[in-house]
Amino acid sequence: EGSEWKYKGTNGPQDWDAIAPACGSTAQSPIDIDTGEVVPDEALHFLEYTGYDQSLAGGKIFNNGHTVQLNFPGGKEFKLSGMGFNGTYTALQLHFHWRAANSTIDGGSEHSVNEKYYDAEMHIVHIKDPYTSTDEIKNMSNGLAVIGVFLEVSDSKGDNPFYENLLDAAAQCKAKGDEFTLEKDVFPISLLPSCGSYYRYFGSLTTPPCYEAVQWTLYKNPVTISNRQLKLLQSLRVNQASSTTTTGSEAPLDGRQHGNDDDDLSDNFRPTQPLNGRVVTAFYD
Ligand code: SG4
Ligand code: ZN
Repeated sequence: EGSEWKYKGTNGPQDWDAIAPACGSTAQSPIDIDTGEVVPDEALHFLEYTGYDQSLAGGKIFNNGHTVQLNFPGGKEFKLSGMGFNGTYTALQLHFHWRAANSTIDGGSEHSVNEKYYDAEMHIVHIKDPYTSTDEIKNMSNGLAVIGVFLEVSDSKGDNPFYENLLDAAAQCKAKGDEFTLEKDVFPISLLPSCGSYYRYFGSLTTPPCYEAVQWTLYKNPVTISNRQLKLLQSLRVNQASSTTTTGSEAPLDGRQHGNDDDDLSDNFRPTQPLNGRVVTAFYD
């Protein structure tokens, strides 16, 4: 993954297979979920979380130029299990994908449902026990379990108090390389939708190296945040604060009409990928 992949222009999603061959393979993510084709699976049940009522305070939060990411703090256990998983998983980190403030392209969330996109999507990345590094599990179809939560702006419902400390901390990681230790409490259990319904399928990391090692779970119902809270994500920048390499007036080379300049971290989603015969199953709460 030495080459510099990006979300727009040269080395954008259309060029990722040249950077990482798996990106051109047949079980990629994200996908559009066509609910008419989803197969309810009677064997599935509620996801089971252990330790998710503990605070994420003490975890490192940082801007890596592609997203803002919070690493789960060490010394505590955050475990995921449940029907349909072959084993237990440990939470590593969470991060976000979101649309630009004045984007004119479809997206924001990575996955879509009946071709509808949400404003943002949070991913909680878990690794299969007892493994600890992505390299160890890159050839296992279920080496990672990523939980996806759709975020939707609702100004009538106002700020989401459970996301406030997290998004406020995210906004402080303004430029690539900015990082600090989360001090305020964020409880992962309270970041999840109250309805337990979800979609399930096998796919990949949505960024290079695009390993086809992810058992995906997407909550059916979105969580709402306010427009002010979405703007906290939309304030983040791609480049380091000292960088003078931005060329905001250049047209995007991939033809996509990005709403903002090239240094805006927003619109950090990959276009949906072909299903190629994969089946999406579902649990309905
Ligand atoms: C984000 O770029 C994260 O920062 C990456 O985390 C993550 O890669 C990547 O997204 C892909 O994850 O849930 N969207 S996704 O499929 O977790 C990995 C790190 O680089 C390997 C640690
Ligand atoms: Zn992600």
